[in-house]
Amino acid sequence: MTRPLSVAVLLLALGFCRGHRLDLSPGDELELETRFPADAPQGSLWPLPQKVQTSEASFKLSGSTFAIVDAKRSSAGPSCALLQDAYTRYYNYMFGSAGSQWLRQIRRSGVSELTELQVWITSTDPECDAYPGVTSDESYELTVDQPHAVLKAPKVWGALHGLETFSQLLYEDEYGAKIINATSISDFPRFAHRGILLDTSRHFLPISTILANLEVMAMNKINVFHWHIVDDTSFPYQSRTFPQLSQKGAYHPYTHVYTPTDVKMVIEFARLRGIRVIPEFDTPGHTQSWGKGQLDLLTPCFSSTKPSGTFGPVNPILNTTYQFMTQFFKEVSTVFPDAYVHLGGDEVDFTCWKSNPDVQNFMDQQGFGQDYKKLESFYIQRLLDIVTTTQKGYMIWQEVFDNGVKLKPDTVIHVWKGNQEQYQSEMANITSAGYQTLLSTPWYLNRISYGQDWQGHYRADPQDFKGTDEQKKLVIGGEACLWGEYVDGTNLTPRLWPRASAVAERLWSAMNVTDLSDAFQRLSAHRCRMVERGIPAEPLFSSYCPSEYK
Ligand code: CP6
Repeated sequence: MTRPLSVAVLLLALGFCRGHRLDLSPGDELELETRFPADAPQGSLWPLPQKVQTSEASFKLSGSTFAIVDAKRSSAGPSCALLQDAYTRYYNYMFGSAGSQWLRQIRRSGVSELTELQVWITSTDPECDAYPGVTSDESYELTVDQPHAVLKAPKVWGALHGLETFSQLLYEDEYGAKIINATSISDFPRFAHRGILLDTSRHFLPISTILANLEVMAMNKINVFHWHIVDDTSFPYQSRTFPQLSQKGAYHPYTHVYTPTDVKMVIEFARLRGIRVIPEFDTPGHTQSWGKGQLDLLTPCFSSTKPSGTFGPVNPILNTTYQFMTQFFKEVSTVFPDAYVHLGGDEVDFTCWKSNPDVQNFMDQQGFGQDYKKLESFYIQRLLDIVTTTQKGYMIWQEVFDNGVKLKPDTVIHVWKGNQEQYQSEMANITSAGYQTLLSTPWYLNRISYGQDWQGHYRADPQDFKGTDEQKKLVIGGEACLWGEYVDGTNLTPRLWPRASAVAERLWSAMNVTDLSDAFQRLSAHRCRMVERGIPAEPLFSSYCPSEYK
């Protein structure tokens, strides 16, 4: 008979046996206590599912007999490549591609065996060939019991998350045999938008780095890749319509570009893992690299009465600017299937606009006076109208809202500035105006200190501001940002993981999952699992991984 125990009780019981104090560095205010061994079964779930019931009854699994299969009643079958691909991926994570471990199994001959995980997609449309979106159903239910485990999900998106959770339930006994406890899990995300921003302009990131990180995002149930693809420093996006943009604006015209094929590969690799790809083409600021391949796009700056030879933001006073943007975003809308594009709009420096006499004349004509925010809004307003005609929704950085630009009701406003008090009042203002919002301010993972940064990231909560329930519902999630000034392919992965995992749990798990010492234990185990899966994730603190003995 299996006797269900709450996870908390079980974890506490294990902690009673195995608990010990950790050495802490002087700056750490927390006293952490281990509650269960790092390799314990339930102790490594990350992000923590909404509901977990686990029992002491356990089963062994053998790579030679275990299989992940479509349930007979499932609406998705062998023709669903997304699922078949995921079955192989997770089989390999659980057993390695090396195959059978029959020798190890002999020693556990008294324990009953689990031979099947049946995956049952319950709704009539599994969405196997669709792209994930902000309204996708990501829920799943997982039951591990004899004679087989069942993973039930309305759509493939939930099934992907359930496969990850199932793989996290596996652990090894003292002989190295794979064991899983009888468990029942019911799970769904707290927020629909759980993203990571990667910046491929400050440094070019090889496709292999991007794909590897999409793989890790899936392990953390992150579902949005915000691709900050171009910026001042370089323009690696290879446009079909304007090939000179990357020919002139990339760090290298052949090796440091993302071709249409590369972009397709990224989007499909992400889709197979339930991840949306939202590109950001940030204008009118952060556009120095655009100017190299597109004559007259940027504003010429003046020193006294002469052009100085330097350029400022996109030139908002020329019709050619809007003709270019129309063609460019028409292309972007066909290349990227997501319903949203990110249009940036942050950090516009007015110095160059102020210096230019043609811009000054235009300001007078329009009656803007000396208010350059009005000129910025004029530009953004026209850009938003252009993008609206491509049938896309848009996300923008908070300045666009702050400057009073008229926005479509489904606009997502991305908060990135200020201290805690400031971003909380910003979230309150945005939501009281009825707009949807995303938080990034507390999650600038490019900032590093000597210590456990993840704890601060973990404590931040996007719904922690003064507002009504209606307002709180307008918070669709958040994004961890890894700006690229000091990051390239050599150091990106360890800087991002497991630090971004803290954000992943905040955005997935229930609001009351806030215990830092419990999180420390599970996150340490999760980090070791990422390392075992070949991901160079950095350590949280002085420690070792069980796999180091192998
Ligand atoms: N690039 C762009 C950046 C930043 C922003 N936009 C940024 C600003 C401040 C910090 C980190 C990054 N590098 N395009 C702001 C959204 Cl601390």
